[in-house]
Amino acid sequence: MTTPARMTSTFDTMWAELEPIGRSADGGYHRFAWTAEDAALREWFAAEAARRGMSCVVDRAGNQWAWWGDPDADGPGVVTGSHLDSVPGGGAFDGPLGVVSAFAAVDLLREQGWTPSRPIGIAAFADEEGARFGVACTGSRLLTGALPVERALALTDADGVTLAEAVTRAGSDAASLGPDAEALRRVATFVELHVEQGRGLIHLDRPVGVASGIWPHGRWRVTLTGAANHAGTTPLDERRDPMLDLATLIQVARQAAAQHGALATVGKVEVTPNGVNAIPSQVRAWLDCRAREEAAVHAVVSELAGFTPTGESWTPPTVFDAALAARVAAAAGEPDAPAPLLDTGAGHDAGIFHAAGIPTAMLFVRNPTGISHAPAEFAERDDCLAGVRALAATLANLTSK
Ligand code: HGY
Ligand code: MN
Ligand code: MN
Repeated sequence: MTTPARMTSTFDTMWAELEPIGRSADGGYHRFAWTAEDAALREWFAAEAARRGMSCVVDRAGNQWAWWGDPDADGPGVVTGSHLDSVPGGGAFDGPLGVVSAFAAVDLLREQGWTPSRPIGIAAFADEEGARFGVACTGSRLLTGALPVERALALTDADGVTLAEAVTRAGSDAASLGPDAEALRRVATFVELHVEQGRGLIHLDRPVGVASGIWPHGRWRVTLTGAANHAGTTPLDERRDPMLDLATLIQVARQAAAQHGALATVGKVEVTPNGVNAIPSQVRAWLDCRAREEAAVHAVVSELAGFTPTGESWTPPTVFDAALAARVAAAAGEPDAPAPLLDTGAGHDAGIFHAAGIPTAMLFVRNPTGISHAPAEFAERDDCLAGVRALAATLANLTSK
């Protein structure tokens, strides 16, 4: 299918402009909240909005919004968008594909002469990955009140910098951080486009899919204490080595996950003092646990009760509204074949909006590697453009008279 030239070139230009921001030599991305990379991404977002004559506002939770039309004058609008931050060593598509596709979809609608019956908004949510301060979807959870602002401001990163300090150093006002009912009132419907984090669309041989739901998932912190001592002079039977407990934790979590049909990952560990020749005094480890069934997640975590895990982030199961998903699947699909529905174990701001009671849907774009949260994450350009066309068709359907 031919795609109007203007949209194609703006998609390519935006992608090329974003690509170098926060990319490391190995091709992975480091785009953490309230850092220099975040500031560059925010500048990029504001420039794209200005280029299209869209107003650009930042809400009290630090999320950016660009508007085509005025939701305060013309009523709540249809919002699309995603996030621009990444996990450490993340891929290029997780988040940014949704934001670039949103601007490109507006370009396509305008190129087609479309006049929306209600405002269309584009959002870039702050700190969706929670990579620096530990809580997933911090920006959308703060916005909707799902994350208490006192807790958010006190979150600390690996260097002990609080979120409040990081926001202040980034030039924003930490004192005004919090829920934003006004920003939320402007959203009638939210549709997030995201690269698929799996190979469902490869198996279905389709470029675009629609989310039926998001698995329940959470993050727990475990603190293991030991007795610091010399690696070369402490007999084995006189050691209290928390690394041994960490090894047990990881094995027990893995076995419990396999037993309960869940996924359990320990991907982040902090060792103190982290010396090659020193038995650690403390190890902190983070467990990420998810499953289609919520009971399976709780069953895995309860098998780790002996390690007294502390919950840091929890997202309940998301089952998107079936009628809205079907409407989006029809708009985003082919004339004779609606886009296929598939669920996901990956969390998204869309899940937070759904939990806040806002009609929400998601579009997925095929990822031939199925890999995400790694440099190998990928989507073919033709599939990305198919995603833009699907998103534009969805926005047109949701803003038709
Ligand atoms: O962790 C997740 O599933 C998402 O990428 N924040
Ligand atoms: Mn992610
Ligand atoms: Mn994401």
